Amino acid sequence: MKLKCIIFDVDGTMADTERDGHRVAFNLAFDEKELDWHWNEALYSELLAVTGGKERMNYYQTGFLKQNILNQQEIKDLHAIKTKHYIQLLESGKIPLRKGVKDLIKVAKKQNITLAISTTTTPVNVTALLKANLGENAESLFKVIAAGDIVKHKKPAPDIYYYALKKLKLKADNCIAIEDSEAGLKSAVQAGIKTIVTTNKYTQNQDFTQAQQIHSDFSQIDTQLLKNIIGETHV
Ligand code: XBP
Ligand code: MG
Repeated sequence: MKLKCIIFDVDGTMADTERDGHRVAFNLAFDEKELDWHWNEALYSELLAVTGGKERMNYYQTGFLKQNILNQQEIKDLHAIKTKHYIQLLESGKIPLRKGVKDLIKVAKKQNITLAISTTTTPVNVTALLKANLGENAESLFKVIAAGDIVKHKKPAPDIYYYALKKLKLKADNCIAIEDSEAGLKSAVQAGIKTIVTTNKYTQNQDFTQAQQIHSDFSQIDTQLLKNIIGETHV
């Protein structure tokens, strides 16, 4: 099979956005609303079991506080404040891409391999991360950016990857996904996409048995490796 598209996950894959980005933005939003909530690293690591910021705040209420302090509209409003803070963090240049991501994107473009994104995060977050790190027109590098609430069920459900494949008009067999988490891996594999994992501090102990390969960073990941995984013979 020919490698026609690389589908990138965002948070934890393209960039280490969780600890110093999303988590900080959530705490800034809680402070702005004078909520006595504070997510330290240890708690956030547990809360990452749930994808989606709004879903994660609901999980915190029901699973940890054991009471619904905020209703769904208040959660939505609080999430919008969090997104505002997160984008400010990105625009300040505080969240770089992981080493090797920019090179992989450049080489893939040179080899006319289509690029796409499948992420649970909010679309404007993707735009801000790409612009801060790859320039004003960065979004145009990606044929499809499938993000956040565009699908009803977030990762580990396969919806976001099915959505991306549909928009790409490509078969799963011609694509490879790069993920960082068990939820993301499950999502891509359920959509029939061969997936490699690049781990990070939050995800390194998760179950990656369904991954084609597991890497701790992008140093060994190049287009030839991805073509070999897909089964594209040397041309
Ligand atoms: C990671 C997520 C996101 C972020 C928070 O997404 O689960 O929810 O943690 O972003 P992925 P939002 O690994 O799929 O890129 O608050 O915008 O949801
Ligand atoms: Mg991720």
